[in-house]
Amino acid sequence: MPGLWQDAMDHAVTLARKAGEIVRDALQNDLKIMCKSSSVDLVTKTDQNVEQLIITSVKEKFPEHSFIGEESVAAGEPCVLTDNPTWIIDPVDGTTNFVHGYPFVAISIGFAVNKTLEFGVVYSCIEDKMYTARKGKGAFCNGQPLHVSDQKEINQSIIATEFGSNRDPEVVAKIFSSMRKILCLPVHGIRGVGSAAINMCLVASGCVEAYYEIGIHCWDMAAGAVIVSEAGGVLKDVEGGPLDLMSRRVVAANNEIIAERVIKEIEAFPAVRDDVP
Ligand code: LIP
Repeated sequence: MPGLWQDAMDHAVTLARKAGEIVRDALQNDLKIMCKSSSVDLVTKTDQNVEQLIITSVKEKFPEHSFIGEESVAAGEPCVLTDNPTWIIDPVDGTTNFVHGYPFVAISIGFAVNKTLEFGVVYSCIEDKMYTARKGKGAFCNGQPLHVSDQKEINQSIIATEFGSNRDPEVVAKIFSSMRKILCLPVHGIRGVGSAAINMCLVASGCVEAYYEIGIHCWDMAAGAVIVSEAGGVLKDVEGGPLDLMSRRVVAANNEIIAERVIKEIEAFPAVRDDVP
């Protein structure tokens, strides 16, 4: 039912914009900061309020739909993707950035039906950039079409990644080892803006050739995945093979050549799947 999904997508854009205003306003006030899994895994009252706002509004308009939301899962809701139309929500992607006023913070809303992503909306609210993509209809930023870079040479590429929030020394060693190998290929540079969703939009925009990370969640990558693939890019698992939204690992690249070259250098480490209770 294409009309219905367009309706849902229009609503997602409206909600993302409204949420962005709340996030920008909150930056002027004292943030109520709390910790989740560790002292570097942060959440604020704003994350929780924005998620509630989005879910309440969607429930009113689309009462049959399901949700996977970062803060609802943190509060004990199940993280299960069924065939039902499902909104996959990160109310504040880049919470650490938000807490520090580092200006890359996004509202990320993905939407899947029969476990297939239908659209993605990422609003980088401090930059005021609205990234949107609908399956088969292209990707856009503030209405302008997006295309991935056509670079095929890894040594002329910028690769984005993040350190994540796992401080287990063995994991940290693997993260550094992968980065060192990629840096010494050599690549032009390694970057990371602190938000998976925005990193993926930068791949879609052609500014970086690839982004990879292990340890993120389905709500960090669902919307960005649609935006990357509609901009002509590819999505993969960090050990090759197709992207699995629940696996907590992703490679998003401009093309297969760059994706495979990056994958060769990544040292994978275990992360408990999102759909394991
Ligand atoms: C963040 C991701 C980022 C990752 C952080 C965190 P959050 O999401 O966007 O890529 O490195 O550890 O997962 O928690 O700000 O929504």
